[in-house]
Amino acid sequence: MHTFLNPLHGAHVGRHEMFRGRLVDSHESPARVEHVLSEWRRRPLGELREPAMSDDELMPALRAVHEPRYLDFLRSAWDDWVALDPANAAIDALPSVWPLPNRHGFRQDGWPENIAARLGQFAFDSGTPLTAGSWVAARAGAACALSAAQAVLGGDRCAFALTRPPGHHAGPGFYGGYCFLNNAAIAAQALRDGGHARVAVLDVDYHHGNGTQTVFYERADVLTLSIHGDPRTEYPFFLGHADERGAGAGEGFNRNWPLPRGTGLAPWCAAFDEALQAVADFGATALVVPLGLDTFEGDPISGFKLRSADYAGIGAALASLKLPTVITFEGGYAVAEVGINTVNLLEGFERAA
Ligand code: OKP
Ligand code: ZN
Repeated sequence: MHTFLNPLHGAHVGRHEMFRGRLVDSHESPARVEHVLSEWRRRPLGELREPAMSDDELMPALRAVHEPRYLDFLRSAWDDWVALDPANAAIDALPSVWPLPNRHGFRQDGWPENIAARLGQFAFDSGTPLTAGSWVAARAGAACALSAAQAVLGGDRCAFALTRPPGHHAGPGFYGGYCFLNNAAIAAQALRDGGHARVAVLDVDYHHGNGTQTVFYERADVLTLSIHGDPRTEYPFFLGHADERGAGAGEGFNRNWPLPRGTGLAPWCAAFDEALQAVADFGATALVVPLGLDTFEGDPISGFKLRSADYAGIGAALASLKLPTVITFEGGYAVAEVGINTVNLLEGFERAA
């Protein structure tokens, strides 16, 4: 299994995020990927590649998942933020005002020009710092996910996109949860466009993959599955319930397994086994796994109780599906252990493959 490392991930460094009314240090740091990389170097599993990609090749894949006006916003948001006030160059861009849908006075045709308002037009939280390097880093990360999908289309059994910022909270026209471009969705769409008839996305991050769910919600060709903390108490709160099953042509092609805080390996695996069965029943020809390691018992912002050794078994179970597989790196904030947990899973997959 080759690893597609984002060489520009360090361009995105969030300084602070809003949490319950306070600005706090961001949990999503470059050290996360550096720890995975150093553990991977101790236990390498194939080649380490640092893909570079032209806009000509990359942009169509981004446009297949994200709205043009959202991509335009992302590319220029930092410059617009600094143009608003030169002093903004020293501060991360965070929204502080949002449109509410379905309220008198909210106009779909009356979008504001002020960047402070446009941040709220596209972001669903105030916990996702947009920085000088966010676009550059997210763009290069999407290129890693696309390269991983291309490797799998070329015959590789599995490919790992090692990148940050993560992606699974980013939707067609929205960002949040530290995510700007949905790397897993971009890989899934690339697999579809490369000839796979049915692609399954099995999200094992602690947080519901609300972005990925939204991208594919009305489609029957991409099955989206997510196992996560119950949105009644856990971020991202407004999506991820068990009764969200897809809509229109996509009815029946989305499934969620919300689990309570404190969930340990056995009940987590019961949900995981159902999800694996759903992938098999769907007749998937390829698999994408948004891999969050924030299900770990030591994670500072999450509530499940998985242990480091458990990840090898999860990797082996994923491999048992016998599908061409793209794995994208998502959450995991216990920085000292995130490398061990990640490589445990990859090694478990590789040994069982
Ligand atoms: C992104 B991913 C922490 C509050 C929670 C959002 C968490 C985003 C998780 N101060 N902030 O799914 O791991
Ligand atoms: Zn997460």
